[in-house]
Amino acid sequence: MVTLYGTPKSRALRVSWLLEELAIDWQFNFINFSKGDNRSESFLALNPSGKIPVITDDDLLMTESAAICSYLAERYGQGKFLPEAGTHVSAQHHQWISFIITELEQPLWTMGKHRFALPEAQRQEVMLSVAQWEFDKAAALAEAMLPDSPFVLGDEISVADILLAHTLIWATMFKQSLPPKLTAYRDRLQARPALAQALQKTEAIAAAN
Ligand SMILES: N[C@@H](CCC(=O)N[C@@H](CS)C(=O)NCC(=O)O)C(=O)O
Repeated sequence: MVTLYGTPKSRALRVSWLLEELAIDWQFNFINFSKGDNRSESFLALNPSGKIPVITDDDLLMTESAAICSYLAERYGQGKFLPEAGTHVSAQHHQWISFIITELEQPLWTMGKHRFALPEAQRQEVMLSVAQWEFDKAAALAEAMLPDSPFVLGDEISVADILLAHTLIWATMFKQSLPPKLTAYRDRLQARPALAQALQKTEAIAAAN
């Protein structure tokens, strides 16, 4: 059985959302940052960086949200959520995932790091305007790349959609304005029942801890 370690609204939401889309049984292990769970000996044994998400699946242990989502789709997707390996559509899918993680997410995370995540001594105000410029540039590119189809690869949802929609939801939480196609895409994906189910399950477990 898959166990996800994380908090409800972090990058772990990418994983919980996909797990709900896949409709498999899974467990949530809430990592309470305010209680220092991510620095506990037992959690550092799972991920020495102290970061979430982490999954275990029988004797498999994995970190890195995008890699975890790709693995889960391969293992449990029954042909959905990933295009066939080696096809041109799969090549586009790899391209989208790299773009989302390295171009679109990166400036958002820079904002987060320099607002709250880094130790105060390492935070640099000037990085916020650099990150803003980089995010706007990446969002404009995503707007131009986004097809008119319901999902990035056409009519079928894929892992890239979960990652892109989650990153856009994150951008909105960081008060970033998005161009019109990306806004409509975010709203459409955000309305999927699996996202609400993932939040409901993880928030209930977090509240009980
Ligand atoms: N590249 C990693 C990033 C993981 C990451 O930075 N997670 C954040 C929460 S969204 C975290 O655990 N931060 C705590 C820390 O940096 O100590 C992924 O995509 O999984």
